[in-house]
Amino acid sequence: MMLVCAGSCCRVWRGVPRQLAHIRSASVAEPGMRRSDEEHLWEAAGYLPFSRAKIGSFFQERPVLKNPFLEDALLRGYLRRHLPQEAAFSDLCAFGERVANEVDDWGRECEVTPPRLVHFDPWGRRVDHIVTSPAWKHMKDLSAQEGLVAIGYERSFGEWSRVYQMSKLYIFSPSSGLYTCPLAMTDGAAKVIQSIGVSWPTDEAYSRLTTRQPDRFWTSGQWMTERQGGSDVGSGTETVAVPQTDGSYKLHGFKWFTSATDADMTLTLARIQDRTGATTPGSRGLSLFYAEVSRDEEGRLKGIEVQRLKDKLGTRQMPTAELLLDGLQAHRLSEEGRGVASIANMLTITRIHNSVSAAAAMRRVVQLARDYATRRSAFGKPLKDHPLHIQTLARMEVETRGAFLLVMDVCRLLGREESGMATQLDTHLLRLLTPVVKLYTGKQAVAVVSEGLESFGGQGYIEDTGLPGLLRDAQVLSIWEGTTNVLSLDVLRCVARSSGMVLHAYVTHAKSLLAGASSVSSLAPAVKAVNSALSELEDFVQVAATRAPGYLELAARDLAYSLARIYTGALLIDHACWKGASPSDTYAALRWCEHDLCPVATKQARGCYDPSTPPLDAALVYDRD
Ligand code: MFK
Repeated sequence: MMLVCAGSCCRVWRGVPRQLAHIRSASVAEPGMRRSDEEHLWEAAGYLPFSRAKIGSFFQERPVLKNPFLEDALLRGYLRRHLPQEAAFSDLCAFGERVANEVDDWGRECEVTPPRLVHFDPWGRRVDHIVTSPAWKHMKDLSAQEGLVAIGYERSFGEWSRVYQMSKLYIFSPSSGLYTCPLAMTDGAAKVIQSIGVSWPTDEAYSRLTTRQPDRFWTSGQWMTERQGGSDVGSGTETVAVPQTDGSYKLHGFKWFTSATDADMTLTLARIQDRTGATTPGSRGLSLFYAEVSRDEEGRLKGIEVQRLKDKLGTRQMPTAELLLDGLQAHRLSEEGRGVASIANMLTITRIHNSVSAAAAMRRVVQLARDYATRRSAFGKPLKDHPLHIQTLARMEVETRGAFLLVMDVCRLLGREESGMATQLDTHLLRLLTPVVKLYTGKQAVAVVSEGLESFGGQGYIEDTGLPGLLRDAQVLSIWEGTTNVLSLDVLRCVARSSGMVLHAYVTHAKSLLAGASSVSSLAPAVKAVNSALSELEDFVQVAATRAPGYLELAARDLAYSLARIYTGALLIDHACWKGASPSDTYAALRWCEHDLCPVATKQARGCYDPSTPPLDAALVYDRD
């Protein structure tokens, strides 16, 4: 038996009609028992809001996704400043409308209808079909129509074409059902082919990767990862390429993580076998190959077996497979032994796409959280009227703004390089900032999206709100395309290989970004913070140059973070000085610069990179008592 109300304090009982008051302590019929006349009376009078047929009258309004272009003051401000063309604005506005009203639902459908692998046809033939949802196919057509790869190659907006393309992807990404992954690799493959020279056998592929016609559009894979070689591609790649008499190769190997495996073609790495079957070990033994994914007349994949699809934490919308390459026909694109250097262009592009998706994930969760704060009330007022809640959202906003400006600046540099306008300083900056932006935004996306979920309370943890998927998908951003540590070491490598020129370019440009703020008193604390962080950075570099190589390796991650934070501070200040800037742009710059902008100097001062720390770290990690 279930009591209607046990406590005299229950509000439901106040003002109860006298003829019904005796039911106050009576019991309610259990399922299957007849309800009493009194109970029906109670229900009719509205005093049984939680009976079997009712679950209460309050339903929380859900957060609403509005046009992500119109909702993003910084994106619009940035474009007004750098790319004020009406054509770009109207296209982005229309696309934003489409994303909110149509594409976002497809993205959800991709999530709830993940790809599956069908190994055999009904008659037992091995077919290895990766079956994807209709929504995933819509994404492919949409990507072609909207020019999500093509814009970068049409270059209608000259040096700003990449900024325009990435602005579109930024709007699209959180609603794309992870279709941004195949687009990143497609863009990267087009870039590699273009840089090597568009001619047979890749001319047809290039035109298909960069077309706007859905029926011609191809996507590309990037098959780099093997069981031994995750990050360590150079020594871990086992796939061999056997030369054929017609000049092509047959590839034999096992690719352990191949993303968006329903691609039409791929770029991949393999070791060329000589006549004795021997190969050259290490990175210098790797060459770059182009292969098309095709089927024979019976529907079987030619030269490929799909071993299985991966069961992943997130990115479940997208097929990721283990592939056995069993005589896949391929064409060598690079010189022999220049595979890693040749695929580096692809890594640059995919790492920039990764950063766009990271900033976009942050922006999306902020947009939803701030909308929700107007719809949800607690403790007597809407969330937006609780200062602590708004402070939390403001901190997320500052992180998001910083990430956006850092990402767009790297896109700007890429656009300059591709349109032949890059100075030596731009080229150095692009090389240094590509790993920096990828590693920093990848990490921040997880932190901001996680905080964002919390702002929905328990609902942020509920699967069919669509919110948990944002967090799961954010987690991959710091892993694929180079983990945080691998990219931190890439920063060190590019500093060493350029004999410090990339750092010189960095400091020069960061200082020039501050120039416009010298007479803006409201920004003075921020300018001071960035200037002193730059001095600390220079001091750190001077000291580190005198130490053993292990010192810099221990400092690599903190150095990369410092580079990200200082440069982003300078970008925020620069943007706040623009004549069209808003008071919020200034406020965001001030808040950002309250961070420790140069953690590598702070930790250096505490002796964190001294030779004594690795054994202590190891003792701590393996402490068993
Ligand atoms: C939404 C976004 C979606 C993103 C799509 C993701 C889907 C795809 C998923 C994947 O495929 S994940 C697989 C990604 N794998 C990695 O990112 C591998 C991570 N490991 C590294 O990046 C290593 O640092 C690396 C494999 C590059 C190290 O290899 P090596 O052979 O030890 O490199 P080394 O000796 O430093 O450099 C060899 C050459 O490449 C040098 O050129 P040179 O011989 O001319 O001097 C380098 O300058 C060049 N190089 C290396 N890294 C470069 C680079 N050039 C430009 N940029 C770089 N980052």
